Amino acid sequence: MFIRKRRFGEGDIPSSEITPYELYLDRRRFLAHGATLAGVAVLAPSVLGATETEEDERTPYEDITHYNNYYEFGTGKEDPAKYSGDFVPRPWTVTVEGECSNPGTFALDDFLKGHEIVEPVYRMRCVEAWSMVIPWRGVRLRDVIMRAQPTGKAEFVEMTTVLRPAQMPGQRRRILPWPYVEGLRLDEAMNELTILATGIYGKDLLNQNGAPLRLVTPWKYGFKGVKSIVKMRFTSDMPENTWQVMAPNEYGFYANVNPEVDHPRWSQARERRIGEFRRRPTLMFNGYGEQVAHMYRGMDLTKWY
Ligand SMILES: Nc1nc2c(c(=O)[nH]1)N[C@H]1C(S)=C(S)[C@@H](COP(=O)(O)O)O[C@H]1N2
Ligand SMILES: [Mo]
Repeated sequence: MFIRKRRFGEGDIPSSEITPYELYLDRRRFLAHGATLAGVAVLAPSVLGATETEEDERTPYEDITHYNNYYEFGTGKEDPAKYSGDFVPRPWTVTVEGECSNPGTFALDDFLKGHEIVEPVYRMRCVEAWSMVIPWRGVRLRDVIMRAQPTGKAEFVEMTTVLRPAQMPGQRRRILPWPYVEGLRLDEAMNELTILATGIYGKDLLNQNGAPLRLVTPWKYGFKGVKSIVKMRFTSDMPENTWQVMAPNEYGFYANVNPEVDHPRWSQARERRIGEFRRRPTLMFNGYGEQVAHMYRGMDLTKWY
C-alpha cells in the first residue's frame, strides 16, 4: 500500500454526511433534470492505490524538478527551475466561486484543512510524448468540491493560475494568454484519481512544479495539470482552456491520453520515459482506463479528444 493516510485537524464535514460521489452526482442530476435514477449503476468505491504498477520506476526527484513545462517562467525545460526563485508561494489564498453554495476566498491552510492527505504515485504523460512517474502528495479534488457544494447548474469546474508578472518572467511576454486556465467536467473533477497536489516525494511542491497547489489528472495529458491555482469556478458551460484557445486544431478540452489519436504534428503512439532511451507504447487513458473509461462511454474519443 503506497498511500500513507494521515489526518490533521478536524474535518469540517462529518464523514457520515459525505455521500458517495456517484450517488451525489446522480442525485444532483435527478434534482436538476427530474431524471430517473433507475438503471444508473452506482460504482463501488475503488482504491486509489490499485493504479500503481510494479514496473513503474519512480522518476528521480532531480528530473521531476528540473525538466518542467511552466511557461510563466519560460518555455525551456530548465527555465522553470532557473527562473522561479523570486516566486513567493506563501501566504496563498484560493477563491471558490460560481455555481456553488459555499463560495469564498480561503487561506490555503483552511482550504486544505480536514481533507485526507493522499500520496498516490501516478504516471504523467505530456502531450509532447515524454512521461514521468511522480509520487505526489495532496488532497482529492472531490473532497474540496463536496465542501464547496456545487449547485445543480454546475457541470464543469474551471481552475486558474495566479497572475503575477512581477514574479513570473514569462508572464511579461505574450507567450500565452495569461493567466493560464484549465477545466474539467464535474464528474472528471470528482473522479477518485483527481487530486490537488501540494507536494512531491513527501516535500512541499517547488515553485517549478506549481507551488503551492496544482491539479493532477493522470489519465489526461500533462497540460491539464494547471499550476499555482488561485481560483476555482463552477460553471454550467464548458470552460475555455488555454491550449485549446491557443491551438484549437491541436488541443481539445478533454485531452485524454489516447495513443490512437495523433497530434497533428506528431504521433502519440509512443512516449519516452524521462531517464530512459527507448520509447515505450503509450497506453489508452495512460493506463487508467479501469478508473476513468466509464466517464466517456458513448463519446467518440477520436472527435472529443
Ligand atoms: N500554469 C501552468 N500550468 C501548467 C503549464 C504551464 O505552462 N503553466 N504546463 C503544463 C504542462 S504542458 C505540463 S506537461 C505539466 C508539467 O508539470 P511538471 O513541470 O510539474 O512536470 O504542467 C502543466 N501545467
Ligand atoms: Mo505538457
